[in-house]
Amino acid sequence: MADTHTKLNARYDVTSLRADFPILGEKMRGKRFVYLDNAATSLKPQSVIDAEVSYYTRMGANIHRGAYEFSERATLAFDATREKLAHFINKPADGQIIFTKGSTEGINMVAAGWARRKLTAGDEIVTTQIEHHADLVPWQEVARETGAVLKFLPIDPETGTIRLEDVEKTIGERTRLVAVTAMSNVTGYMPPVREIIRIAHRHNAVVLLDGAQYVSHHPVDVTDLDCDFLVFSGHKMLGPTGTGVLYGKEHLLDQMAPLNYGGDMILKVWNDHSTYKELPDRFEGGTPNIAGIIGLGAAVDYLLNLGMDKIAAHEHELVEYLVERSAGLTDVSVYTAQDPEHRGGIFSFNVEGVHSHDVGAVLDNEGVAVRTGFHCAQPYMRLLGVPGTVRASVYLYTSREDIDTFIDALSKVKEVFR
Ligand code: 7TS
Repeated sequence: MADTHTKLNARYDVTSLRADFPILGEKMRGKRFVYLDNAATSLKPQSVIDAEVSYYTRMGANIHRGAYEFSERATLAFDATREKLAHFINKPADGQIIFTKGSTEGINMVAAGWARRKLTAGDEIVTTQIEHHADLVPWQEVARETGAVLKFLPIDPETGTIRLEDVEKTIGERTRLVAVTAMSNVTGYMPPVREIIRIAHRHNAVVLLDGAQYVSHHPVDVTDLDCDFLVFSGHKMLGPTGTGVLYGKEHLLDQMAPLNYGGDMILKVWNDHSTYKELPDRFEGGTPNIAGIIGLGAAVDYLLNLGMDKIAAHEHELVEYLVERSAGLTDVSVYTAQDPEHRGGIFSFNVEGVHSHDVGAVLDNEGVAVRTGFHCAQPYMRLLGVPGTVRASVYLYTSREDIDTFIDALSKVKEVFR
């Protein structure tokens, strides 16, 4: 089947862009490799691999310190990624882009460096039961240490969504922080974050958006959204593993303590005290993942060249197709968000009477990579009333042929476990 879209995405040619991803040419279990575990991490195009290699072959040096050409070259390439990312999320001041290992580290930096210092007993942290553990456990620790109270935005049991009237009821005068995902890694549900931010700001609360799943798939404009903190993972957006970003508003970053004190983040050091550099260096003590960050710059180039709106439209069509094709399957319960307008590229399901790991094993045998289990979201699993699900997640290089192979492989599950 031709994978050049003719409807929305007139010039989106999946077949040709798949050639940019060398691993897509590999076989898995001797079969054509179908990668549907993009919510865990993305595959990397050759340009990102080349950029990472180019650091080791052409630069080699540490950044911000060597008085020689190759260190200067590495510093320029490293800093260029920050500018690209600032452009990517529409924030011209690149001092507000802090490199991290991933979303987990970004959230922990805000929890330890800002929330633990600013919250006191009785203050409220509002979050949800649909968060990845990375956006829940750090707040549990902040609450335990400061005496702050954790509150949860209710999830409507009928629709699985967050209703604005409940947001209005939950966020109040004692709310200091609202931490919410922009897209669930289990169901693809995208909460109404714009409205949540507006309501939180009416109460002078700070909003942290967990963009781990959202940012790699949609255009993001932090200036327009007006979130206070945003975290996302470089490795989920074609970048190398061990890369991520924390964006924060300047006045909040100024109130925040660094996680790592040491080299490259100080101005002056005396025996008993020190002074620290400006943003963003203050938060990047120690030698960073230089090769990874240079690779992340190439990833941003790739995404912007393709167009985030086109990527979002491609995935939207793919999930519609997935839902349509899965409707014909018997004994399959689907947990994916129902409203297409609030649904990202994730298809979560169970086959009746078969453990999710067993479904995953059958799919693996057919060359199809999915994730199974509780997806680091145990409270969400309790809400759904299941111990785990099978999750197929798409990305910009996923083709209709991939979906067809996946659906065909699913029909084998019942044959094996009859
Ligand atoms: N937040 C969400 C919503 C996530 O999906 C993930 C990772 C994280 C935070 C943490 O990101 P990291 O880059 O620090 O690992 N989610 C998944 C997943 O669904 N399968 O593997 C990782």
